Amino acid sequence: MTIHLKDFIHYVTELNQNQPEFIQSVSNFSEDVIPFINEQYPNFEKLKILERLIEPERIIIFKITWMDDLNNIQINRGYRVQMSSIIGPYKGGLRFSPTVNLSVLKFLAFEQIFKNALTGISLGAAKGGSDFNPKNKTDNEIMRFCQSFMNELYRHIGSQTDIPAGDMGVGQREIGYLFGQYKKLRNQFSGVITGKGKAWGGSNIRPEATGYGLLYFVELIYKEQNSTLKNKIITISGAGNVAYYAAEKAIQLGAKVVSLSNSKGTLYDPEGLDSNKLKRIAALGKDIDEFPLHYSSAQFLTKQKPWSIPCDIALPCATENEITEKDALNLVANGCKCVAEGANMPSTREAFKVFINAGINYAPGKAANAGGVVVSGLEMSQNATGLRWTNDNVDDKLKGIMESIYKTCTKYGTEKGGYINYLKGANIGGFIKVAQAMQAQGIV
Ligand code: NDP
Ligand code: 8G0
Repeated sequence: MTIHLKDFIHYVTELNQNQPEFIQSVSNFSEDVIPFINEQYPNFEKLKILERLIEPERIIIFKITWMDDLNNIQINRGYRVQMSSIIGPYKGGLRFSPTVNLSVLKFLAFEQIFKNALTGISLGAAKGGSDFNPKNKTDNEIMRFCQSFMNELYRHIGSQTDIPAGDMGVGQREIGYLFGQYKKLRNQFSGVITGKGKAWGGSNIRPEATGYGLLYFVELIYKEQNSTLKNKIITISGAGNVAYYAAEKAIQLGAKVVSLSNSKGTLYDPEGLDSNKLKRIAALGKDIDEFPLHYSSAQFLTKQKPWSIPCDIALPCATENEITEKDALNLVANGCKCVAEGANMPSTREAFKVFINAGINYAPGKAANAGGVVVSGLEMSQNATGLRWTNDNVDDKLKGIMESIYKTCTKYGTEKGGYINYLKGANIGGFIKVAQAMQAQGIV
């Protein structure tokens, strides 16, 4: 029996009304995976592998009440989508942002299944967070919110059950408050959260991991063509954790990074950033718009995205759907030859079709940004054994795993004419591992 793509997308759409991001990620995935199943694993239709895969194992939604500094009662909604424990304990980040809703978290948790499978580490998939807006909150408000959030979440997580981490709006400060409260409630110091501080169980290279891993992946794309990143012009969006360390590694590899961005606009420096400029940006924090006051070569393009700036390589590292079809057409017209995603699903469906149809290199987030969860997995191993690995040791392991993800993508994604469809490779490579494990574990 064959599965029909249209029927399956209709089924998903009916079942998940008002969840556009989730439907978007499942549809993009199905387009590659259904023809593969029909050709190589027709028995998956009867086993309802896809129907089972898209249904989260468990979703927890809870109330968070906390007091702000003016003694006003505040109410937010907390979530944990425990998507899949087929190949390991639930694993994935927590996002604090007003844009958080069930559709966004389900799409992120769905992408996480295949990303985590590609790493080769035993990790299931989850995502969580809250609609809490961390902007303009005091340190005490952030602490009280994190404690209230953990007062409910703690009963659903554990080092062998579900291991959260940070994501947008959740950095090391928030991880500290979350971990502290978990430890108080459970009276247990364990590897229940990753991204911890280095003095209290965190791994070396975890802050750098996603951005560095992204550049290791891009380096491999160029190596395939006997080229390097030397003097390549790179535009980056975002100015957070992923963007910052992507810029740092790109500069180390000899590329010229000409932009970063945030929700206010784009910082454009045609002369390229260097390590001193990056330090200044780190010191400015959220106020990257003030950077041109310190360096006259730069300008801040208010309310603009970086995608009209000519570049060789574009690295979207901010948020989902930040590259539209129009942006993609602009990038290709201006000579961009490679788009690699630090963020999760930053390219709309129309946008990545433009890249693939133009025959340029397109590396999807589930492969290219896996470095973060890879080093989280390495942090779990270190916590379990009580060992601490050196910077070089973790960085070498990260490089090795990014290379093996790259190889999986080429194995399943190389097309007849030689074009490497990294998206197809990542979708099929991640899927097959999880699907076979589902088959082995029976109807549970
Ligand atoms: P951060 O919170 O550290 O940074 C997010 C950055 O993106 C900020 O500069 C923010 O600007 C900017 N941004 C957010 N929304 C928009 C928008 N609509 N338009 C323009 N800029 C925007 O998050 P991370 O760097 O950790 O995460 C970035 C992306 O990478 C997310 O998609 C995340 O899921 C993904 N990711 C993260 C990993 C990690 O290890 N951290 C691992 C794998 C993927 P502002 O401050 O103005 O809001
Ligand atoms: O460490 C993690 O589990 C983690 C944190 C933030 C984002 C991601 C991701 O892969 O999107 C993973």
